[in-house]
Amino acid sequence: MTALPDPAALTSAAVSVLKRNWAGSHTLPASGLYPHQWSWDSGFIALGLRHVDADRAQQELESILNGQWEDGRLPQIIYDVTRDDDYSPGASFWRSNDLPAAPLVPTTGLIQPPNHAWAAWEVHRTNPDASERNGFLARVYPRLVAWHEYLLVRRNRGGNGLASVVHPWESGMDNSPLWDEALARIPDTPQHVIRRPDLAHAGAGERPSTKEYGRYFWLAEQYRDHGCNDLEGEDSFVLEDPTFNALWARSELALADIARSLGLSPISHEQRAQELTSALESLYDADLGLYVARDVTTGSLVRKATISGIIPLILPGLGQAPAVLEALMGPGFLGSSPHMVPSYDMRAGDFEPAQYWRGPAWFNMTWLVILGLRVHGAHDDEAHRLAMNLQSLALAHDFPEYVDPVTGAPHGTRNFSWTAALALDLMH
Ligand code: 2M8
Repeated sequence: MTALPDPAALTSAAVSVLKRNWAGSHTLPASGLYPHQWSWDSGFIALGLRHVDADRAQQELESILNGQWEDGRLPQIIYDVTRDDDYSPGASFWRSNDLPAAPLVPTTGLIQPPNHAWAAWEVHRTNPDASERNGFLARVYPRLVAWHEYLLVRRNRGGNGLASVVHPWESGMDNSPLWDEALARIPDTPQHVIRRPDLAHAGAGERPSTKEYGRYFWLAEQYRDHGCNDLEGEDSFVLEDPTFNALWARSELALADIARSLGLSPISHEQRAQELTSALESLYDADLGLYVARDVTTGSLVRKATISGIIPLILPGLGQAPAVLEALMGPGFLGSSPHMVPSYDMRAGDFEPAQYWRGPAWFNMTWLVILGLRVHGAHDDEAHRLAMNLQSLALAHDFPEYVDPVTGAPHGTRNFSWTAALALDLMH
């Protein structure tokens, strides 16, 4: 891939994917495989939508904020029970309406990475008139503050200020090799009878295994059966993830901008961003030259080189930026000029180029890496090459969920919303 696709063709195709997946108040990640609203998908989708429809971009974010719980959490999924599309686990698994702290709309109890405040600020910045006309920032700001407060109060499980995820689904990188060791301790025998409607929309070789699903359901049952209460229950799976926390810090910087624009003090948000950026240093692994996860249950670092450890580059003032840039440009990731950034070190014995979060290149991650290169003013040519490839592969393969980093072959579902949204964003 060397040439940029025709901008008019890419715009028109990307816009039509986003229209087709629009469900009235939010965008489905993809019809079929993902028939509800997903939290961090909506953040990425709004970042693309802002260029073509400011009102819809605002609505996308306000719709996920409608699923906010009393404790401030934004749920991983808001279920659209008017659709008869099959997804498991569904609303009947979580039964969120039985919990007093849950919102009126049915949701999961889990969360996803906090990219929302960042998206909200960008949506505003791109079209301030539309934002001011709708009073957008004033409405979303207190809710976004409550969301971040939830992370601070309920998810500081390691005690160092970083947020922990309590389920692989919360990381958004469901079967990343980062979770293997911790998951190995989890029984794969849930009570729930597991169905796999996902396999009607993607190949089994492109999805987590049945054993992994057993563990996912076991963990989700535990969390649900403790009323989704973070202050009670088992510590079966508690990990600090670099991408999750880097997105939080980046969103905290955005909250500072939002506060400033509303005439409020940005100081607490700036401080929090600074504290998170410093706390991330405790996840740095000098041998790998990038950030890794920490297993809070055992206290040890999970020393595996994954894309998650590169994404902190989106933060200005990142302590180990030079080393991470070197690892990014090295043989594990961009050294052999793959089409886009692989999700796992290509030299790892268990690297799999078509297996979900265990090797393939994802459009949101490559988009974040491009941004990280720009933040640090590094490797302009590489950022440009990645942006061209992202747009070309998106258009050439009907906006796939992810691709083989080496061959560029498409995998997962097609007409995937964040692929369309982020390809669109790179054109602006
Ligand atoms: C994938 O995760 C869901 C569970 O949340 C699934 O596999 O069913 C992940 O890629 C996640 O990052 C993404 O938000 C979600 C919807 O696109 O799909």
